[in-house]
Amino acid sequence: MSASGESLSDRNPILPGFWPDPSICRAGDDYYLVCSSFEYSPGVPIFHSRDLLSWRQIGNVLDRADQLRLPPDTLASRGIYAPTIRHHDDRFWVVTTNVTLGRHLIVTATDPAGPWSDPVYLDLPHVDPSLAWEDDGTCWLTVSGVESYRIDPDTGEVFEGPVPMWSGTGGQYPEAPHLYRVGDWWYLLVSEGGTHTGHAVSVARARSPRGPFQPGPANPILTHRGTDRPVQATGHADLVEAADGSWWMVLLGIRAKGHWPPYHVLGRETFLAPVRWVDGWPVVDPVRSGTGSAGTSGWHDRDDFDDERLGPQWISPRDRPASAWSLTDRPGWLTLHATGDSLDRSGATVVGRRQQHHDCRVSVRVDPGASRCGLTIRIDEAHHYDLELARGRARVVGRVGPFRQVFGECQVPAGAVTVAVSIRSTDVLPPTVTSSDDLARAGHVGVVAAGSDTIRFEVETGAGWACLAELDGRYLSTEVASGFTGRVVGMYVTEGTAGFDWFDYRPTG
Ligand code: 6LW
Repeated sequence: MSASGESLSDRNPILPGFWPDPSICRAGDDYYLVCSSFEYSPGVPIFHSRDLLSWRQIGNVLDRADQLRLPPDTLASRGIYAPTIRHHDDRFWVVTTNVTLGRHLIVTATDPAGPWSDPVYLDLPHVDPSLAWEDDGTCWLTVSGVESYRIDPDTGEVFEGPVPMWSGTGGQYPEAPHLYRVGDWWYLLVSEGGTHTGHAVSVARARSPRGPFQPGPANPILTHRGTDRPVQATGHADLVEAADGSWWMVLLGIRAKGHWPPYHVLGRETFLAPVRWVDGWPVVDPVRSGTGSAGTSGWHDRDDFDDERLGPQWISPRDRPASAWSLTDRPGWLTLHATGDSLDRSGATVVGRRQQHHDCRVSVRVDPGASRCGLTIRIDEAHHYDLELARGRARVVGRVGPFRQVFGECQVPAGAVTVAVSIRSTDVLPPTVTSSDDLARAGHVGVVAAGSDTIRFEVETGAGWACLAELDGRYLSTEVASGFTGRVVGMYVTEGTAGFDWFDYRPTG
């Protein structure tokens, strides 16, 4: 374990971008962490670390159609909610909820990189399931509310429940319960106050998993509500004991930007905080974060599509049929086939990754052929900006709520072209800028104090980069779009077949 206070503020968030509802476990010297994935597949990303600071995605827990069903009518921000990961009896266990199906599911693996088993389903109410075992093997499933059920996790059989537990200090939405045996006590960690600025973490303990639970003396043990701390909405936490006996908390938080009110565009991110035990209760200091460029090192990511398998970072809204993509049709290229004709509706072919940094640049080499394709930055079907290539032209299309507008356009050379999206955080927006002429006229002199960022679309024309539009990023924020996710930048095709030679993601902050 090498996380110290100082390195922590430099490295937090430990997972920048939309990786909410973290859950963590340790097996020997190895830590594993999982997050929610909502309407995206594959589902439940899983990460590995040796020091709690540097994490590498080793796969996705739900990566087969027989584990994950996200049909076309799956609403944005539904699908897979908060998972819990535990290591018990030499097996890894993940329990989560597919809220679109209204079912909890449990999967197991001996290797956390997979394969994970077929799911065992539990038709019980609520969300945020977690697992804990007594020494005699009795298994408790806890859910939001907060209540528990005595179950057989191998078969899904429910023996007893609901057993009421403890619902926090009175905040709304008591959720994310996790039960831990520490010494002679069972500690129950609960989040409350809603997953926004009122978010808080509270604790209670009992001699038995059945209770009665006695609240801690200093609840909530963590909240940033009402403070001016740069990280807000801290909650949905899980605890882990390191091999050296130190204790740590993973939790979600948001980093909003801009003038009042601030907007957050990266969704809910994952942070780490040290935990001390004082008089038998966990104590957590406020969550620290770096100054804007937290976590940028090591996140440059270029995929030349030379492998025959898609890397675990690539996600698609809802089910991703095998017929939609190929890495072998044209070796060294990602070939995408259209499965739907509009990004405004579910069913279109999109392969993307999370925007993880407030300042970053994504560039892509694409051969449109006779297709309609491009690069989109999206929250959902009603909130996206697209740099679209079709019939020898490039144009920027913005869809926000009921509005759809075409911004700059230009001709592009025949064959493969390189296009880019550059995101820059700023408190000051230029006047409405939709073309490079406007940009030159405006000279970037701000007239509106706003933030959070601008999103600029560029095309390599052969005579250099042409800017087609630079748009206000607030319309692609959680405050506008609502929901539990964050931005995703992706390659897409809505007509015919397109080839993508490479995709480059580079933090620029
Ligand atoms: C999750 C709940 C929450 O189920 O948000 O932050 C919900 N907390 O615990 C969706 O991520």
